[in-house]
Amino acid sequence: MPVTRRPLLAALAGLPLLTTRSRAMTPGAETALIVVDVQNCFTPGGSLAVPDGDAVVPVINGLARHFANVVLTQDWHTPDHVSFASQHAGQQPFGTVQVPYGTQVLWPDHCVMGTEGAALHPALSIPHAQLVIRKGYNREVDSYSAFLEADRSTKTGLDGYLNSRGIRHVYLTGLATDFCVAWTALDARRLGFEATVIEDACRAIDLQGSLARAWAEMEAAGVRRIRSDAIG
Ligand code: VGL
Ligand code: ZN
Repeated sequence: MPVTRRPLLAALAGLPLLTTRSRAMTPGAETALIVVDVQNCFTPGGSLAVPDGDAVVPVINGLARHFANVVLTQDWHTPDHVSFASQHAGQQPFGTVQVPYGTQVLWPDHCVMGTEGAALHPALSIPHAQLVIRKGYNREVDSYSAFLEADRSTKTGLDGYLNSRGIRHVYLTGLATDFCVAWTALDARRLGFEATVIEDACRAIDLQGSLARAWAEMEAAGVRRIRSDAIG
């Protein structure tokens, strides 16, 4: 029987397909996207606006489509919260005071529970987000981290939620890189999760070198750092 020539397409069918997206990674069931504090107070016009903070919104909306699991966080303070400079006679925003759990940075009043400033940014569009975790609602204790309050012992319950659902790896986005995103990433590592910060889906406050310090601490703790085009 004569050897038939294989058509070119049939020969190519055995080769791996090269596409422009071949280096992007698709998040699996053991991963969750965490969207930190994308709230009106932290975006331009808000009382603690992060420079360019609203630029994260379209990036996060696009990323979220690739994640089956999405958790949103909201900074959620009492009107008389210990982290507000207004509650400390003679103090100004961005100063510090000593509180029982250590040094507390003082902020302008922000994210007061139930107010428009505490609402999620109106352009954030993630209808399939499964959990909204609020933090900082105890008057006497701040909570940058979505896992542990600033007393470093009171849990929000997020670790239990993630563990119950078999989620082992969290991808972090939102505001602000050097406070709530970094503290959440560092606590994720302490609590045994893999953690990756998506850098172009975050913006920083950058108070006296806080951004460089946060990246150094995250790197030392094994937090990975990627850009959003690595997900797809
Ligand atoms: C945050 C300062 C005070 C944040 C929250 O979301 O990074 N920063 N409260
Ligand atoms: Zn706050």
